[in-house]
Amino acid sequence: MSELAALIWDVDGTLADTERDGHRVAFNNAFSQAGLDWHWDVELYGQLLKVTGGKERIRYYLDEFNTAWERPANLDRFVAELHRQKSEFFVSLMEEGRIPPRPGVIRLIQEAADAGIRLAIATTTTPANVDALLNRFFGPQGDHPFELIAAGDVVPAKKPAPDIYRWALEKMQLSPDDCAAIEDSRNGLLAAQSAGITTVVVTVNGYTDNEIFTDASLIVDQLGEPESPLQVLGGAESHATMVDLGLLRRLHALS
Ligand code: XBP
Ligand code: MG
Repeated sequence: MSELAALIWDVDGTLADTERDGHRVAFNNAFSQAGLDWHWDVELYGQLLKVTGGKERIRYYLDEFNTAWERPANLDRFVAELHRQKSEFFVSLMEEGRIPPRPGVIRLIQEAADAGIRLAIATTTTPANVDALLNRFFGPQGDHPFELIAAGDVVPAKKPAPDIYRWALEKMQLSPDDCAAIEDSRNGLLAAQSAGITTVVVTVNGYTDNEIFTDASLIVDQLGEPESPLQVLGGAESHATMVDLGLLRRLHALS
């Protein structure tokens, strides 16, 4: 295994708990603005998270949970427009600062950047959502340390397909052996692994803590801060209190 050269981050659920109080709320706002009586409660949204991608998730909802709804002639266009409005609501929620970074996220990003580790994002979400989140967390001047943002529809197949990771690796001229990935979900873990990345830390949240994370390098409840240690839920390093660069390098050397 070569030296760890790059760290690739998922966004939703990993950098921040965006799903329940961000995306879900934005979907519901878009539904009511469009005059639809659809409502995705916290429990239903958990089921809908099986499918990644907002447009794909709306279609999955119609196919599995709301089959009686009479579809318009051009469903693709309808879904795209609804999703565009949802994205506007999500960006506003981010700009209002309602959704903070998860513990340890900014600490680890800074540590990796200071050590010259290359940083990238590989996410299913819409690019404007990532921009809004990074502006909020790192300042509005594009001051974040990410070299590449791989997001949304740049690839046709979303996670758990490996496409977004492969796209990022190709753009950065990296081999999967050079990288570690940070994910929060089974779909994300599978995407990274299918792209050949074997060092994957999974940091679970309320929507993913019952998922199965086969062959993850480490499963934790958060990345941890000095005053708020993480809990190891699976994998090596059972005494870890924080995910830091030293720990990532050890996991990478093992994998
Ligand atoms: C994120 C997603 C996204 C967001 C919504 O998955 O599944 O669909 O919920 O984003 P991951 P959009 O964290 O694995 O990348 O509505 O912008 O698609
Ligand atoms: Mg995620």
